[in-house]
Amino acid sequence: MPANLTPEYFKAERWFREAATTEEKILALEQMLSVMPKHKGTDHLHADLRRKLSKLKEAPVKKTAKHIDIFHIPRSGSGQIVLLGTPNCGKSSIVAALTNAKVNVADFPFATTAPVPGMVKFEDVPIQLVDMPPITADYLAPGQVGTYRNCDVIAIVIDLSADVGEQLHICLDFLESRNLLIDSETPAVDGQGNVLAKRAFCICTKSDIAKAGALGTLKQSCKYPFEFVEISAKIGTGLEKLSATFFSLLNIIRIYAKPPGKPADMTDPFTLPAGATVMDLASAIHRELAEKLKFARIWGTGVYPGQNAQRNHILNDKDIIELHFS
Ligand SMILES: Nc1nc2c(ncn2[C@@H]2O[C@H](COP(=O)(O)OP(=O)(O)OP(=O)(O)O)[C@@H](O)[C@H]2O)c(=O)[nH]1
Ligand SMILES: [Mg+2]
Repeated sequence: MPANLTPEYFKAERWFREAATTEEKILALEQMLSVMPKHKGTDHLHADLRRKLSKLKEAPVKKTAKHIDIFHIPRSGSGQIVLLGTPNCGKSSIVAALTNAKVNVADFPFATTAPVPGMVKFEDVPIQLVDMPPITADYLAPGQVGTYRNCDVIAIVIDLSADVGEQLHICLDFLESRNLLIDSETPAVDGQGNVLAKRAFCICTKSDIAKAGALGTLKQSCKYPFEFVEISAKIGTGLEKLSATFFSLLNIIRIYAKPPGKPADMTDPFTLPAGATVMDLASAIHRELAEKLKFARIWGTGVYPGQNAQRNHILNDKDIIELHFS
């Protein structure tokens, strides 16, 4: 019986072929198994894929001490945003405009060959922004997908002076075919606990030389409810809005800790995921101390100044908290 494999299956198969790490291979195989049609004609293939999957899962992790993965960018700051885009679209120029990182801006394609992290400050929150080598319809550096898999938010960079539809298509195809985009069917973490998809948005750059109507065309051709932030790295427009968008998409809150009887340190907040509680803050400060938390007082949104707060009280951005331990 013919297998009648679907385009989704072939996409996942390509993901598998191009995967540079065992983790990515496992994710791709699981995707192949989940999208393949199940009938008599696919029995052999199904068994074969299952065998490959269990072999990969059982394989001991090779300890190659000298191997350095240049695509692994250790996190720093309150969140990590990684840029994605086609050659010459202006990724490095964004990192150069917002951070002190030494990036390579050039008017020829493939000027960037490895990730370069930099630090952007939104008000008092440091956010890591990572420049990346470009992708094309048929090229992507081996291992590059790992940087996207490990970040918090993916920023798709679209050059408004070039073909916006083609750039968007290439970026979405890359993200969709590797289950990197959160949507109704692709969660942030799958049923087996694998980290999968990420939030994404669009940075629309080179607004100073944009083609007439390019932003409208881009918005119309995009099926995702992305935010679109229009900037020009060259003349510096839209950059404040861009850092504010980084902060809002990271979905974090900042909390100022106040030692009892002293003023709060308003320069260096703790950042926690939105929805965090008093207890989460105490654990972020020190796990052992958290067990000794007696009570907390809070100044901020929806409370009267200095109100006592329960351990499960949900915090808001810019709350000031005084923790009392036994
Ligand atoms: N007019 C204008 N030019 C820009 C802008 N941003 C970038 N450029 C120019 O576009 C060219 C490519 O910029 P890069 O930032 O190197 O592009 P990239 O996406 O990092 O390129 P790759 O590393 O090859 O992927 C350079 O000549 C930049 O000066 C902008 O906002 N306006
Ligand atoms: Mg570059």
